Order: sequence, then structure tokens, then C-alpha cells
Amino acid sequence: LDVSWLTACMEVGRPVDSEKYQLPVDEDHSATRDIGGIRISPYACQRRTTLKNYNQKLTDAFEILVENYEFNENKEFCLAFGRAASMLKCLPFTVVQVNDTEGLPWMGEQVKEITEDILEEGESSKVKAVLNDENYRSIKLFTSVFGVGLKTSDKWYKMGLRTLEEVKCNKNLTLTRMQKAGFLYYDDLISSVSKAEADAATQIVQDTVWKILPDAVVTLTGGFRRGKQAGHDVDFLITVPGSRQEEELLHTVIDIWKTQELLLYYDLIESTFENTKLPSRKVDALDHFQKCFAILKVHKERVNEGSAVQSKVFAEEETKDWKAIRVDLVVTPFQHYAFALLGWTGSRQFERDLRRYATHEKKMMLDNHALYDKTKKIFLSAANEEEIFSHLGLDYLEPWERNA
Ligand code: DCT
Ligand code: MG
Repeated sequence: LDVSWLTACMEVGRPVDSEKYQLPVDEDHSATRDIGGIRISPYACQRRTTLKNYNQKLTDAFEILVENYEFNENKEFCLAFGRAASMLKCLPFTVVQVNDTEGLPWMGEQVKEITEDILEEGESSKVKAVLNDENYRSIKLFTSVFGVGLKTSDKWYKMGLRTLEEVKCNKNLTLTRMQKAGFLYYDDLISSVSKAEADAATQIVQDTVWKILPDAVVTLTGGFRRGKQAGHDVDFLITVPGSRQEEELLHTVIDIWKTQELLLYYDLIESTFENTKLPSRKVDALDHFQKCFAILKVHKERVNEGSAVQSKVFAEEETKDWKAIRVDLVVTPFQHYAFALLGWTGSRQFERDLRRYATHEKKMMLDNHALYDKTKKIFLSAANEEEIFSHLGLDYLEPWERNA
């Protein structure tokens, strides 16, 4: 999970990804449109979006704007460009002229203008202006530190700080424990986690968890479950079939890692989950399960990357033989596992649209814990993700088709 973004939400006390902002009035968000024989839904949960992106130039540009609007808390533009980027990611062809997007959902005027600039001029002056904007650059830099959210970044910017060196040298600032760890392991954390490193982390997590509870299910979620080859962290979901033994598990895992000196940082958050509560429409990614945001020390010898010769050279050249890796562990009671798995697999845009679809098209409420049918006034249980899709009347999408 992107903690800087989460911290930002917590700092300002606002709900994560709230949908209180209305959809643009001219957008028909229920119809499915037919483009060149391909039916394209305005909901990402009705589109198969693999990692093969034919329109990366456009989607990268839109995502810079999304980020900028996120920094400025302009939710409406954030959603608009985010949906447009997501739409383009599912297209099985490269858009070469603006007419190619005609009739596609979410291609509003602003989106069209920028698309046209990029297709005709090779770049968008608006995107370029954002990339050169001092505020955008500073906030981007500050939020790249683990534990630093929007509010803190904004404060530092307003104090006139522009570089991480200036922040570190400033005697008037008190950093949180999380931010201190963020600065301490900055170089490792800023470099993305490879699949091989994620596999090494998986080994560590599984070894430890299975030593304690051999029946536990340990699942790699997030981007790596969607087939990505790199990510900013490694997300895990843990459950124990048919028992309530999971409650102490995370504490024991932490104790073991402490004695092995594998924990560079951790923040254990106890479960605040109440079984009787309805799925909340306000809280999106932030669920009530017990979880641990950690920085794990992963030794390079555990990472099966490149040739053996190469790693030998590395080991001789470097004194530091490990890398700090961000790891999120989430523990769920077994009956909520399928919902948590669906929620933690992402992508963010896919999850947003799944919830929006449940609310607007099915009069149901979906979150990481449960699915509630508002018409029948009952919770719908599910043993796996397929059953959740089925309750929602959706065709099943494999994790690698959820890269919206
Ligand atoms: N999530 C969500 N809504 C959010 C944020 C996160 O539903 N606003 C879910 C989807 C993905 C999962 O949590 C893990 O989050 P990240 O690690 O931030 O996403 P990721 O897809 O794993 O990206 P990365 O590869 O960069 O880690
Ligand atoms: Mg992740």
C-alpha cells in the first residue's frame, strides 16, 4: 500500500477515495458503448485490462495530471483523468488520432485536448508545465519518503524547503518514527522491488508463518498478484482456515523477525473490525483488519536474480549485502478472506470501479470485508473471488486482467 498517500488521507482526516464528488453530468455512466465491434464498459470491472498497454505515452501523461490534481486535492479532475487513463489501458490498439477515441466513455473535452496535443505535437504543454512546476516537484519528492503525506509535504514546501537535504538539516522539524525510517532507508525504498525480491520476501514470510501455523494461507497480493514485474512494496494476505488462531500470529511473526534481526521498521495496527457493521461507503483501501506496515531486511543471497557470478561480484564489492523492502501484512478471519483478497489485489482504479458498480448498478455495498445487498438487507457470503463476481452479476476477471 502506498503509505504516503494513505498518510495523506489520515492527516487531513478525510475518507480515502470518497465518491462524494459527482460524476461529470454529460457522462453516461451506465451504458456500454460499442467501438469497432468491441463493447467497452465505463466500469473497469467490466473490462479486461492486462499489462499490455498500447497507449502508454498517453496514460503516463494522464497519470502525471492525476498525481498533480491529487496533490492539489482536486478530486474531480483526478477522477476524470484517472478514468480516461484506465480506459485507454484496456484498448487492444494504439490511438493514433483523436478520432480513435470517439464514443469511448470518459473522454471528455479536457482529455481530448491533451490527447490531441500529444498525438500531434508529441507532447502536452500542460503536462510539461506540471513536470516543471516547483510545487509539484517538491510534493512529489517529499511524498517519496515513506511516512510523509500531503499535509507534511505541504508544510515543508510552505517553509521554503525544496530538497530532502534541507529537510534533514532543518533543526525545527520533528520527524515521526515512520519518517525517520523513510529517510534512513530512502535509497533502497525508492528503487522499485523486483519480482525476484518479492519472491525472496514471500519465502521469508511463508517460512515464518508456517513455522507458527502450518495451515495458514499466505497469499501475495497487490501488483505482483496482477503479474507486475516490479512494485513499490510487497503486499501479503494471511488467513487460517477454520479457526480463530490468526489473532496472535502477527505478534509471533514480529517476535521471530526481531530475534533474526530482519525487521528494520514495523507498525502493527490491531484489528478494529466489528462483524455487525455494514460495508462502509466512506472507507476504501483502509480496512479494519489487523495489519503490519514493515520494512524488511532482505539479504541479497536470498534473491534469485541474474547469474551466480554476478551476485558473487556484488557480494565482494559491497559491504551492505541486503536491501530494505517495504512489506505489508494483512491478517483476515477466514470468512472475510475472499473479500480482502479481492480488495488487496487492486488495481486502485479497478477497486474503485468495482465498488461504484456495486453501488450504482446493483444497490449493493462492497468493501474489503463484505458484500451487502441493500434491497434484500442481507450480507452475501463468498468463499472465493469468483463467488463475489457472481453475486455482482459480473464475468470473472483473473487478477492479471485487473490492471485498470
Ligand atoms: N488499494 C485500493 N485502493 C487504494 C489503495 C490500495 O484498493 N486507494 C488496494 C489495491 C492494491 C492494494 O491495495 C495494494 O496497494 P499498493 O501496494 O499501493 O498497490 P499495488 O497495485 O500493489 O502497486 P505497487 O506495485 O506500486 O505496490
Ligand atoms: Mg503493492
